[in-house]
Amino acid sequence: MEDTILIIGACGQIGTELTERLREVYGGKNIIASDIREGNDEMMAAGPFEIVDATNKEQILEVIEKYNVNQVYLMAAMLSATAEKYPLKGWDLNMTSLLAVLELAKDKHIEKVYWPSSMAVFGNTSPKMNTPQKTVMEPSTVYGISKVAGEHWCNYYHNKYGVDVRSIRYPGIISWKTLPGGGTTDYAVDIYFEALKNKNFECFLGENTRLPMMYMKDAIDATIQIMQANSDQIKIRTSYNLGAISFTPKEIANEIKKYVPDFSISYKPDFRQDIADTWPQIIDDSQARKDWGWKHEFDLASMTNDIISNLKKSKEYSL
Ligand code: AKB
Repeated sequence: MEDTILIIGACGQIGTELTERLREVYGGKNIIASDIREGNDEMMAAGPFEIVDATNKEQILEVIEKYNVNQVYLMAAMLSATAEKYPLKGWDLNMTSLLAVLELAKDKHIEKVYWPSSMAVFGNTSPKMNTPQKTVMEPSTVYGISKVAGEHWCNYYHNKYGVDVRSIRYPGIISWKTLPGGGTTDYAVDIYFEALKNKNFECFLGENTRLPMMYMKDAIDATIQIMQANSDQIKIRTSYNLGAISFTPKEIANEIKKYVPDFSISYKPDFRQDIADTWPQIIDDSQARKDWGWKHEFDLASMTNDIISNLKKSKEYSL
């Protein structure tokens, strides 16, 4: 049977590029993009699109039945910084959507589910260097709490009902096509736009705050790779640690200065500093590398080169 995939939250930072790549891999008509609002022109033209509220199980089921969907990627979520402002809304969106999709898989409406977790599952009591796959997880944020709980729900539905659900703990994801919204790692995206536009950037994290990060292209590769792996390669049904690069605001700024020599950065830490301080600095992702062959391609230098050369193609950022 041909795979038909529904992406819930297709207009977000990761969803946009995931939709684009899945349409290249599986063909436009086999990828149903959905969100609570319409996508950009490119997304709307390249394949089917449906308005779907991620917390509405009946609406999701209607789309699954309409297109004969057999896989769901649930990308809708409220990220760490926004969920601190709206804790109950964050919990509701992150949990209700996951349980809706897991129930639909339990009832055999779909065969496979992808759900993203985050390094936010770790907290102050977790080791910060080479944070292991299995360790203490006492998150300090609502987002982190929802991700730990979600991971256990995934594992439960797999063990109890045989649901084929797969998950990755994303680090901060850096992209240039679609901006992130409401995360603690968002500075590492904004910095490129501000450097090219205004040649200066005020960072909401301190200069030496080291966090695990990853270029979008690597994140999309990992996401598709874990979904295409044989079921017996997926030994962890909570979520896999995933790492690539770790850097500080000062280090990324120095890399950008190679392209924008008069770029300057200043630091004004806000409430997001407290969140970042509880997260890992470097993640041990050896289990993902061993089980399903994960490896990253981009380091800080090659990512910066790729982002800046792409942004410079647009008039607005051509310096
Ligand atoms: C956030 O900053 O909230 C996200 C994440 C690390 O999951 N980018």
